Amino acid sequence: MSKPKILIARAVFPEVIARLEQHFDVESNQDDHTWSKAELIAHLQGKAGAFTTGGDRIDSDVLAACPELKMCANMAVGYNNFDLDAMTAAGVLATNAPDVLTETTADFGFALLMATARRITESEHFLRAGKWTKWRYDMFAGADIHGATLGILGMGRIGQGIAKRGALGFGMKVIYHNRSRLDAALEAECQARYVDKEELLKTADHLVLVLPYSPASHHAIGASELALMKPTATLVNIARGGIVDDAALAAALRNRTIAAAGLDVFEGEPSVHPDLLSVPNVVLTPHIASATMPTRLAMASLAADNLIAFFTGNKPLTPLNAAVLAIK
Ligand code: 8YV
Repeated sequence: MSKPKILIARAVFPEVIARLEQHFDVESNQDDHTWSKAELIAHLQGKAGAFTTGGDRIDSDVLAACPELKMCANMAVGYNNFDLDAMTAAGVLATNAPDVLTETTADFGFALLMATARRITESEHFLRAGKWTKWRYDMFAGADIHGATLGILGMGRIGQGIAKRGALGFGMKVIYHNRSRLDAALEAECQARYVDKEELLKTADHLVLVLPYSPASHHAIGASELALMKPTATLVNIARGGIVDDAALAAALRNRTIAAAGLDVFEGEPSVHPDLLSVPNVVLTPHIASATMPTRLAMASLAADNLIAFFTGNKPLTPLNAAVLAIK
């Protein structure tokens, strides 16, 4: 019997491709071209499965043009690149890659928080530019992490990881807001107190965003939310572009409505709002929160495991629309 055909839409670990080749007739984009929607559709022709990343949009146009597609496995925990309703309606299974990146991403959230609050990149730029000629009492004086109030918006697995790092490692007071409140045992484990969004914004010394992107979370942090924050506060976004109104944030940073921001994700990335590039009090990284080699390999392997399970008649490990499986 011939093997099912799949597309690996982006460059990925050679060992993961080799493993998939044992089960599938594989076309891969190992040159890592950035495909337009039309090109993605062209490459998906005749494919039953797709290995996708967060930048590969699977929407109703793609689904209509690729009737043989049965499954898409995302190498990402976030899946806002999928139109999940359209995929379910078309009977296409979607899977994501949760859990394997939780601790790595929480580490990065903390790294970005510390770099931002303690002005690490700003001071490095100063040093590299040859401007360091003497010590000064307030030179790059930033905000303390230890003992400060850490606010977390979005208290899923990664948010909980950041809460634990703050509470247990740095003696921070942790407050959070989430669509649903954690149960008491989990709150105790994270040493986190539930507050409403307004209190979170007004009280946090450092606010970390870890909520999923959806139409409901679009511009969850805009001009009016930024206006509620302390002028000494730090904002960190490791969630998704679009959750923060980047133009409003750049204005808040320029006007010092808040002290500083650390951003790993951007509206319209890989483009970055030009106003963010011109303010000094922001640390900018190119969507690398999950980027350690072991974690990226674990994410790719989980996506591959999902494809193999589905096409060998087994239950995928991390389905997003399991209703599709029930129909089959
Ligand atoms: C990925 C991410 O690197 O998992 C996610 O949701 O944002 C990142 O870990 C990116 O989406 C590529 O798939």
